[in-house]
Parts: sequence; C-alpha cells; structure tokens
Amino acid sequence: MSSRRKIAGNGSTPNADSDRGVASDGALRQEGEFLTTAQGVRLPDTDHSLKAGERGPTLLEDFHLREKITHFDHERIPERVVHARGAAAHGVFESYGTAKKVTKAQFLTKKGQQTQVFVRFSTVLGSRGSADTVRDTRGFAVKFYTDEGTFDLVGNNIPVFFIQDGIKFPDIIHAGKPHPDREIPQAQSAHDTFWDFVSLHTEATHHVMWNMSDRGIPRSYRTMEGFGVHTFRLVNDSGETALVKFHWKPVAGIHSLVWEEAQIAAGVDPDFHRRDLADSIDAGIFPEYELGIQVMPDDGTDSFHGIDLLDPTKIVPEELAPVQLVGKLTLNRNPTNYFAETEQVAFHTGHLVPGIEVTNDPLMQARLFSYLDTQLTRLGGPNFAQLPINRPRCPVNDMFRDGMHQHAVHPGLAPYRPNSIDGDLPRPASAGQGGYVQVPRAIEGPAVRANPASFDDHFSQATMFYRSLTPIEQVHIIEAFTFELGKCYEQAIKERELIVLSKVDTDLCEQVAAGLGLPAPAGEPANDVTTSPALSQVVTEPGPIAGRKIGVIADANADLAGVAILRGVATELGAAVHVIAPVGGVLGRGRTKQIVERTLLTARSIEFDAVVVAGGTAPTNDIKLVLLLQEAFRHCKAIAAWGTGQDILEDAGISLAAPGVVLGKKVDEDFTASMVTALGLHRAWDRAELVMLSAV
Ligand code: HDD
Repeated sequence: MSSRRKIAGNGSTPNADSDRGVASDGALRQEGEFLTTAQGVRLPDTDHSLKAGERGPTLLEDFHLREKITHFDHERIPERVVHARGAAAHGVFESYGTAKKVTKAQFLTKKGQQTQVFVRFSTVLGSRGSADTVRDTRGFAVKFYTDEGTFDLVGNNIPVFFIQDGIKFPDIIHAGKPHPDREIPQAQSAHDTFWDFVSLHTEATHHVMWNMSDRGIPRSYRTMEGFGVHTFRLVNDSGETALVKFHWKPVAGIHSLVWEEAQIAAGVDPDFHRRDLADSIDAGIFPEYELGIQVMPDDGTDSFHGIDLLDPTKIVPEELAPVQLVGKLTLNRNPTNYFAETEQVAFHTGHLVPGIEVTNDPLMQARLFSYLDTQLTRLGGPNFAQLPINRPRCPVNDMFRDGMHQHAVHPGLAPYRPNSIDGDLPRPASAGQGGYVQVPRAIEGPAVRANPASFDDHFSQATMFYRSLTPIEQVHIIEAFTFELGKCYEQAIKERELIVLSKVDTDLCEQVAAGLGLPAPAGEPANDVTTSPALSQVVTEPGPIAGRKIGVIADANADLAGVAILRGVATELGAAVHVIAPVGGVLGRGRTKQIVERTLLTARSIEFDAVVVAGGTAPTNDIKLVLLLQEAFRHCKAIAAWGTGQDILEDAGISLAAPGVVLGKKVDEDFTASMVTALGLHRAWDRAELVMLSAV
C-alpha cells in the first residue's frame, strides 16, 4: 500500500536534471514538492480563481483557472467499445523451453527466459463503471514485451466464440449491449435482443452454453482459464509448421461463484474481481497461470479428427490433443496508475513475433483489422504505441513520422528506403536476422461470401459440453437459461431458444421449458457425442488454498488463541483470515491479539470462501450474523466452528451434520486439516440438494 503513496523529488530546484520526471521505463512521472501549472510554473493557490475584488467576476487572464478546467473537461477518452470494464497487472512470463520443437519465438524457446508482461482482464458487455461479477465472457489479454517485439495474446476465458465470421461482430455486440431506447439492462445478456440474436444465429449455441455455465461467473481472475480461441500457425527454426491452440491454466484451480453470490456481489462490491486481483498482489499471493499448447499437424486440411480448426465455435477436446505446458505467467505488480496503464493499454491480434502466425479463421482475419483501427479513436491517433504501457521493450525504428501526440524527436533526414543520406538505415532484416518472414502459403479460390459446409454443425459440441459436466454444473446451466429467458418479454424469442436447446439436449430443454412454463419442443440432439471430462471444473481432490479468504466470527470472549493458530496455518498456505466481530476495534492483547477487520455491518458472505465461528463467541440475535452464516451455507462453502461456536451455527439454522461443515472441540491439527481440505474442494456440492440451491 505504502509504495503507492510515495512522492519523489525534493522540489527545491524545479529544473534540476533529477527532477525532470522521466523514469527509466520512459514513463513521465509527476514529481516535485510544489504544485505547478502544466508548464512547471509554481502556484501559490489553486482554490481561488482570480477575481476583480473578493466579490467580483472572474478574470479571463486567470491562466491557471482556464488550464485546470480545460484539462479536466478533456480527462475522459472513449471507453472500449467492448471489454470496457477491466483490471490489469504487470508480471513476468518464464519459459519452460518446451515449445522449441514447434516455434522459433524466442520468448518460448529458451528454458528459464523471462519476459515482462502486462495482463488485462475484463468483462465484455458492461460499461467502464459496471459490476465485475455479471454473467458474461471474461477477456484475458496478455502483452508480452519480448526482445523480438511485442506479442499480444488477446484471449477470453471461454475457448469458443459466438460467431464464425468477424463481419457479424457489430451485430452480436449490438444485440448484447443495452437496448438503444432506454439503455438497459447494463452488463447483462438477460434481455430480448441478446436472445433474439443467438436464437437466430445458432452458431452461437456453443458459446452460449459456456456463458450459462459456471464459467460465466468466475470466482476471481486468479481462478479462471484463458484461451487464445483461434488456431494459430507456429513455425520452428527449421521452417516446420504446426497448428496450435493456446491455453492458460490457473495454478489456483478453476473456480466459480454461484449465481446468487454473483448477484449479491454486483451490488455489495461491484469491484469484486478488481479488488481481489489487486489485494492478492499486494499481499504477495501472486496469481499464476501456466501457458499450454495443443499441437495439431499442419497437414493442409486445417482439421483434426473431423474438427474444423478454422471454426472458432469449436474446441479440440484435451483428450484428443493434450495441453502441453510451455511456461508460467506470474502477476506480481499492480499498475501505478489505472488510466495510464490499464485504460491506455492497446492490444492487437496483429502484434505477432517471428514463429507465431495467423490462420484463415474468418473471425481472426477480421480481428486483425479491428484492433488497430479501434485504437485510433480510443487513443486519439496513430502514435499510441509510444505510450509507456504500449512501448515495445526492444529497439524500434519504424520510419513512421509525425501525427497526433508524437513523443519522439526523430533524428535524420530520410524516413524512406532506400536512401543515400542517412546511411541507408534502417535496414530490412532477413529471417536469419530476426525479420518476421511469413511462411509462404498458397492462397487461391473464387471471391465468395460463403462458409464451408463444416461450419454448419452448430450443436454437436454444445451437446458435448453439456454432457461432459457433472449434474450440479448441469443444474446451474438449466437455472441460468431459465433465469435469462425468464427476463425476456418476447414469447417468440423464448420459444425459438427452446427449439435451439432441443437440439442440444432433451433433458436440458425440458427443464428450461418447465421453468418458463412453456411446452418443450421435440428436437433431435446428437446421441453419439464423446464426452470430454476435462470440461468439468468440479474438483474431486482438494486443490491449493492460496488466495482464499476465511471469515472468522469472534468477539472479546472468543478463544483468540484458537483464532491465532488458525490464522497461522492459513497464512502459511497463502490464505487470509479476517476477523468479523459485532463492532470494530481490537480483540485481546499480546500474541493472540486480533484486529477486527470486518463488523457484522461491513461483512457479507460473498467475500469469504469459508466462514468459521470461534469457540467462546457470545450468542447474538443479530440477523446479519444469521444471514452471513445462512448465505455461506446455502452457497455450499466450507463452514466451521469449534467449542461453543457450534451453538451459534445451530442457532442460525445450520445443520451440523451437513457435508462441508467442519466441527472441533478446539483448533487442533485435525480441525485445521479438515478446514484446509474443505477449502481446497472449493464447495461442498453434496450439500446443494439440502439447501435447495436448485429450484429446478
Ligand atoms: Fe475483441 C477488445 C477478445 C473477437 C474487436 N477483444 C477485446 C479485448 C479482448 C478481446 C480480451 C479487450 C482487450 C483489452 O483488455 O484491452 N475478441 C476477443 C476474443 C475474440 C474477439 C477472444 C474472439 C475469439 N473482437 C473480436 C472480433 C472483433 C473484435 C471478431 C471485430 C471484428 N475487440 C475488438 C475491438 C476491441 C476488442 C473493438 C475493443 C477495444 C479494443 O479492441 O482495444 O477492436
């Protein structure tokens, strides 16, 4: 925290070299002790405008007033047309060296090589100020500042996309954004235009299944997968090519919220994911993800086991092409300034380095145009690559000149090639000199607006996804469809979407129809799909608990020594303990002293992965405590109590015999071990039926 507050420079000599404010990473810093104008002139007062007398009108000559207001008037830039709401972090990518056989991209080939990265996570539909936990796809965009130039992997947390051709992108986004008349609903797909579009464009079905699944409401950015979505062409040192899909695997495991939690969080803490990311990094619990690749032969067919690799609505099941791990990403530094870094970072699918090439996927092809284009409006001109966050960390000599916001002072006379004035520099680089030389590929065919026949299969993988999930995950999908379609006004749209679902899975369709009070249409879902167990995110073995939050209810009478032991065990494993008491302050003293970080007024269950009642805590009839415990119980989180804390659980209506409820006489090894296991399992899904989580 404190590092954010540092002010550099002593300000005694405004023009001293050390005080010019240009840092080693090229970023302009605001430094110096004294308040100045933008021109560096020191100011005596910024609270009173220059007036003709104390009660007189303001004078036009007040250059400070005009400069201050003018700058303020222009502080905002257009938000991203999609993915406007985001949070980001700096980090480092370390290569395992295992990708060498498929790519010559240096940042992937050398074992142990470290590359600086900047990662921005986002939702898609909401505006910049919208809530984090809405049901939506999440962006997972990674900028690798490699020695060979910047590589951007602009992916999502869902491995497929709504549409097969980028020409439909404005249409799907128009449909998903708020209705144009009243501009509601914000950051939601639960409205008529979204369901109108996806029921008419059935290629969206597979992506919609993922959105309606738990993947649409991740627990945190730390616990979601990332996917490059498209198939890329990788080229190795010998010029051999392979078709590859990129995956990010979170070390903390893949975990989601439940829908009620997501809804509560959207109101109680709209910054839920943003806060979690920043707090984790501040606490030294660095989010980590392993980069993996699925490698398919580049045999000229652009398909693998009958799956069209150019169709971005299809995955390659991990059982057919295992994900091979090639490196690890660690996010270890929060941005210093949201606007300068997170807002101004500009990703582009065309930011590629030698060894990584694109394919003919028509969605990818359109993206290659859109990302560069959008920055011109968003960042106000063609020189956005000079902004500190976008600046490559390798030599740049592009012969581009001038334009809005030009920061460089270019020497020389001849920004053209060849030239006889500037020593014929800069020179073109051959492939051997690190030049980006595309692998020659034959391109032919008539100019047509048409898809290959293989793109017509809109349902088989949607069926595969649904049938690969566990029953509780399927229940969540049924509930999500029932909720979202239940928010639509147009009967015809609901009926059309039910026809779509009838082609995915009969039971799914019937249950959603029952929830909507509509007849289920008969469909013909594929029966012969092979399931892919890797698609389920329910864990059967306890995973790591780093980054998890445990809320401990206690008061001055509680067994604070027990709280201290629990805190010690949790901290050792990277989890955090927060004491929740009826009122704020400090409990106890000495080695067992506990600072009250939340009161019953400021705490809500959604913040915690587990809630524990400390032995000795006095019973209270505060309804907020009952709500806290019941919510955590209903959301199938680990619940625990020791000693007389068990009575408080019972008083709140918690069944002590329910799965995932950990009880003990005191905080001993058995108790803490059971807690760690319960937390590592993420949820006690066996409890779901008991708590009627499912209305279906
Ligand atoms: Fe996109 C932003 C991911 C299809 C056009 N996209 C954007 C961001 C992510 C993605 C993560 C936010 C980047 C950031 O944090 O700044 N987009 C995807 C994925 C897609 C996809 C995974 C499909 C596989 N996008 C897509 C298409 C188009 C765009 C088909 C247009 C033809 N996307 C944009 C954009 C954005 C953008 C308009 C808005 C802001 C920006 O680019 O910088 O150009």
